[in-house]
Amino acid sequence: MQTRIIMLADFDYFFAQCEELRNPTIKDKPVVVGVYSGRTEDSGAVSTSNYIARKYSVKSGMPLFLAKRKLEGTDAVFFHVDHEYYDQISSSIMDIFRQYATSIEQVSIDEAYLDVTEQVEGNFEKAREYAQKIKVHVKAQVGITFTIGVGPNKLVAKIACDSQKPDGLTIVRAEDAKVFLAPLPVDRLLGVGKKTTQRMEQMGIKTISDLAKYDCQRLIEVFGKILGIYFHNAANAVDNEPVQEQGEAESISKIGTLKQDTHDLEFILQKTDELTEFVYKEVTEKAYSFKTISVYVVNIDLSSKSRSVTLEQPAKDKETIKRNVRMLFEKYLAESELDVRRVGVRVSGFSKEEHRQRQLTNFF
Ligand code: DCP
Ligand code: CA
Ligand code: CA
Repeated sequence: MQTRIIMLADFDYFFAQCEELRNPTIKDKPVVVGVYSGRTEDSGAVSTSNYIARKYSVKSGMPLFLAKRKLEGTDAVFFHVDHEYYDQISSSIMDIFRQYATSIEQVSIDEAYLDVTEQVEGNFEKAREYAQKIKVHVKAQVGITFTIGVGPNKLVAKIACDSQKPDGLTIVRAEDAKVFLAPLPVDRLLGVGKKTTQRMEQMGIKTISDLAKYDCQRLIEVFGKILGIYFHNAANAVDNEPVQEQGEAESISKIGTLKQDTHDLEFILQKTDELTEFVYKEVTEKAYSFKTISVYVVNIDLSSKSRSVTLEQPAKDKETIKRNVRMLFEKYLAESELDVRRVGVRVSGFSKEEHRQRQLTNFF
């Protein structure tokens, strides 16, 4: 098999950088983006912060009041998260990535793998120039900086990316990959959490090189076949996972229990409205259109039923879900005399037309 060339791009201090983008005057100040719980003025947690705020040891996940305290006396600026805005920026960058790679795999709002093997003809030197070119393009068109790790597979690209931020570019050639990983602690590998790290430490495994040398059979005995083999391969910089767009969900659904058993339509619809909010949020995040809307019912005797309706045209709005959920429940309650205990809302039959359209428009 030809050596692959895989990139991982990870946007720098993403939410905070998005805020800097629309408020250029704050660029030289500490910037914190937080999720405010609303209980008191400062309750909530830090989502992320720019690198200036990080100098004051502000970290993601930290309580906001603590971040405020650490930044006391500075001209720090605080923002509420604005997912919609960050999503827009993220999709416009992903659209640019698609022009540069044979396949891309978005793994989160601010990260994507790119398979650029063909584009750079399997050459790591060319990959360096190519990565620069993508960075310049995104910076010019969207205004965001990001860090790129390049390697012979996703595993190495990811660790390369993490090794130098922000605005970094780290290249690890296939022949250097093992040596690159060797001195790092095992928890840098995906899937090695606290518990596994402890277990490995008991086995005398601290670094990735310790793990690479460890008897594979013994790893299988301790961690089971799938994980054992994965750890062995990962430590040896072996990873054959393709870069592929993550399987689009077949359906999105949410089920909930009613506060009391009932046969009352309006009471049920109060609950399904909540469930619809959740489903709708997921659908819009993924930019899906849907064609089928279903409801799910668990009756007091624990029998369950579902009912669906398929639309003539794909839809993507909340009202369409709500209207059809109401219609399905009206019909269902007319047919069944049992009180209802749990209800669910599901949408399926997805398409991403919208998204493709937007890509094309951007392209031209
Ligand atoms: N995020 C969050 N809560 C966390 C961690 C992250 O809300 N505990 C959000 C905000 C981040 C985004 O996810 O901007 C991406 O997370 P990263 O871990 O990639 O962190 P950043 O992009 O903020 O910083 P870095 O420059 O270290 O990548
Ligand atoms: Ca990031
Ligand atoms: Ca990230």
